[in-house]
Amino acid sequence: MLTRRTTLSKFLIEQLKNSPDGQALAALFIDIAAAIKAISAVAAKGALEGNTGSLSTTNVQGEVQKPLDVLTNDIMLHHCDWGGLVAGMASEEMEQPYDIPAEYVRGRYLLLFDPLDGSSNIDFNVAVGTIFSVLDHGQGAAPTAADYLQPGKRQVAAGYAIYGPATVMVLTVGQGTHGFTLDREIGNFILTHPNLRVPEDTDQFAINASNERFWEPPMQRYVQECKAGKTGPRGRDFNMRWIASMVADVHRILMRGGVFSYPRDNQSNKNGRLRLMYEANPMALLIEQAGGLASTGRGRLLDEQPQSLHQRVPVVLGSRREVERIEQYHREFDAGTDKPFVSPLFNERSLFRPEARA
Ligand code: AFP
Repeated sequence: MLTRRTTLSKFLIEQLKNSPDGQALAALFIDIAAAIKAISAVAAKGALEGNTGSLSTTNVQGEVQKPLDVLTNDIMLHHCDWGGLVAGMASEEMEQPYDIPAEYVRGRYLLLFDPLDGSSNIDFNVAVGTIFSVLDHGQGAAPTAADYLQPGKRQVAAGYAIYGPATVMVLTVGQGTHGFTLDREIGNFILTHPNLRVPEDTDQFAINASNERFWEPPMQRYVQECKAGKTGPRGRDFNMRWIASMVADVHRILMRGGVFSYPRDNQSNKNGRLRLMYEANPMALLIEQAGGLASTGRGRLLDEQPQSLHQRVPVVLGSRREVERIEQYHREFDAGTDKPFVSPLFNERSLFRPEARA
């Protein structure tokens, strides 16, 4: 079987053979894959190399950094800055974009990434990941901060790696979403999940339900209806999952279906929690390329015009019909025509009705 396997480079050469800058994009993916292999190796060392715990520094989001946040950021930068493929890079961990050092040739792509998504899970050995997005800058002048502010629909490629029991890289160059598993003995990513498709329907949702009391009414309505199961308006039972690593939650949805949401709320996530450029946009492209939908709740995520590099955004993505339903609930709420959820515990068949208790 070893002779028949499709390696990442073979796959990219095939997929990009008719694209004018396909060779450069394929070469960039090979650099990103090398960075991901290095990150996979350091993540797998766990506490052995003193990479657990927190640093005394915070990132631009005001979040306490982990040693691996800093190390993985450097790994991404220095695997991708030297090859004449990238015009500049921006990361969740850096306030300003990274300029390509003068000794290297500047390329045409802007690379944006979250080097270690879910890093608050690293001390507990829960799956974490790297998420990346590729924009076209064109050959020429050094990019300004404004050059990065392109809507997600202009991404030329996107992907993530998940560091779980296996390291898997999932990517799109705009022709479907495909998964590759790292064969550690050989050191190659092998195509194991071609043409991933997100089922249109699902009975699974992923959300941090501890924020429920702070959400807007349409999200409360959606989740309460799911939780009411067979006895509620949906007439069937739902299951809930929350890993608190977006890569792991989205990976499950790409494999099995489901809907993932980090909505806005009226407490600490007024604009949502996830970052538009480093998390939401690349995941939205991967999900759309797999037949799912990605939304803010009030519009297509990939149409969102970024105002700043580190901005946050509400996210709803996954199985098409559930995302459509959540958008519908937002529309109805905004128009004042929504039907608030009534718990089956208090409806006409409820055990809690006074006559039922008498
Ligand atoms: P960290 O990288 O700081 O762990 O944040 C992870 C994340 O951005 C995303 O991967 C999760 O879906 C989300 O935050 C989890 O947020 P909660 O901790 O509020 O559940």
